[in-house]
Amino acid sequence: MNLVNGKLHLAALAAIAALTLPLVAIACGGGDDGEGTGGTPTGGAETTFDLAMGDNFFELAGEKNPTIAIPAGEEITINLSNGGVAIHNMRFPGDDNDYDTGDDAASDPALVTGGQEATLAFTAPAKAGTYDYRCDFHPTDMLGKFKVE
Ligand SMILES: [Cu+2]
Repeated sequence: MNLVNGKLHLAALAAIAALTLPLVAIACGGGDDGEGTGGTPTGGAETTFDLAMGDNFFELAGEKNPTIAIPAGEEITINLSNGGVAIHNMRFPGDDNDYDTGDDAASDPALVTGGQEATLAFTAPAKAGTYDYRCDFHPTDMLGKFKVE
């Protein structure tokens, strides 16, 4: 009887460990700047970036118009801060990588005035590859790539 109980107890511990370890791994894989993930324990993981906007460029950790690596299928939140004086925004063209189609994601608010903050939230494509992003107001100056991996 005791042996059976012991085995069940071990099995329960193993199950808890199996459930907990991936969560810890995901939590550690997230922020590169100490920014929290916001905590969504149910469902998919979440990745957050703080992206600055200037006149006329995006900037992440000192790199202008950076290529941003994002995990396939994850919820992506980009916190935008317009440090310039011009109006900017950020648009992700969606899984089809074509702008101005139904699956685009745009920043909220859609017009980010100087000194204002905004958020761009979307689900990363399930398919690995290179996808675009841009500012609709400066599409030849403010643009870059997401590398979905
Ligand atoms: Cu712009």
